[in-house]
Amino acid sequence: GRKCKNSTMDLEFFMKCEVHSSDLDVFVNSLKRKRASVRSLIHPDAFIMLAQDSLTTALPWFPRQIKDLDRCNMLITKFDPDMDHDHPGYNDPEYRKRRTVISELAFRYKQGDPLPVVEYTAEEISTWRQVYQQLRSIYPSLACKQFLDGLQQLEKECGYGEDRIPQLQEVSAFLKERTGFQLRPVAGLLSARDFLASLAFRVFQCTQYIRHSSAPMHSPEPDCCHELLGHIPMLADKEFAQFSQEIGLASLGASDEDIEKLSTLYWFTVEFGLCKQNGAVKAYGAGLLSSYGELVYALSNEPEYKPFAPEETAVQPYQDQTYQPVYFVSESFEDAKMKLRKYSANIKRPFTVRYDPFTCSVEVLDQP
Ligand code: HBI
Ligand code: NLE
Ligand code: FE
Repeated sequence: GRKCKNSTMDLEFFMKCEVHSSDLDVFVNSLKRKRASVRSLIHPDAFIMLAQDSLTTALPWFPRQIKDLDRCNMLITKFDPDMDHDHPGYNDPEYRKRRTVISELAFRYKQGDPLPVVEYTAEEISTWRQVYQQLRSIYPSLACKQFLDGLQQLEKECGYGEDRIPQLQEVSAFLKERTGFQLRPVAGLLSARDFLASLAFRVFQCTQYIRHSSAPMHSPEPDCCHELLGHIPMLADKEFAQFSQEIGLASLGASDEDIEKLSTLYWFTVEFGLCKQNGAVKAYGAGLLSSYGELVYALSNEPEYKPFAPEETAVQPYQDQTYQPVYFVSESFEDAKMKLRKYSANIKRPFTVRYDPFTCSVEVLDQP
């Protein structure tokens, strides 16, 4: 405390408090109650504002327990068939209605609920079949080994095939046994912060609707073809699962600037990454492995290739409407994993986090 400048009697106190944002209400109320007894000594409102301010700028809220993922639901209104005139479903009222129904399932979902089952229509299954058949025929020559292994297991043990769209429920149970990853339904594109945060808990946010039947070869937005064919086979790989979780942990409480860089890295690796295998360039990115059009394009001699180097890749502008103009190629799948892990681990934060698999929660440790 110190003496007030314009008064000989009053004292000013400066306190620094750290409170978890979920406790902020209780904290503020307890201060307000204190005001009654020490009214002449402090200016609680100014103090509280100051406290709140430094709290939000110093430490953005982030999930500590798997249950907190129910609050990581900030959707980006992009590629919305109700709002985007260029969406292939914009002029198809049936499709839009269907999207609303499936979105509702995701909005209502709470951590721990059984995953919603969607009864897909004949038209939806026919779109799936087309996507599956086309992609399946080019995977052996264009996809990386880890992907092919994962897909083979899914076909053998999880009902993958062209005749039906796998349900999130069965896929989640399959993954949980392999790598501890589980799925949760999401209504569309999430903010990068919320999307990455779920990875810290080995939770993968999956859309459940399918792309419009008029555009099976490419969709700028994620859909069940993208999640089930692009991401799931990779998430069945132990090391890939481990490194996905590390990206998630690195994102918790990171600055907006670091989130932007991490999400750009995620984009050029997990979504659109290429790697060398046995002297040939192969795809491991999910955005490529779920789009016949872009998979063929990415591995043709049209696009520009750059060597994968996290510091440079993290600041490469990307575009999400159509095919990428540039892809990053790593020397091997292991090389990409190692470099990305190293980059994530070096992100500066005023604290460290540790995941406790027994309680599915994140411990926050203050650094000395
Ligand atoms: N949301 N549902 C969903 N799926 C994604 O793949 C996804 C997202 N939000 C953000 C995002 N991807 C990208 O910013 C990544 O680069 C993190
Ligand atoms: N372009 C991908 C596809 O057509 O499946 C989806 C990418 C989602 C980021
Ligand atoms: Fe994706």
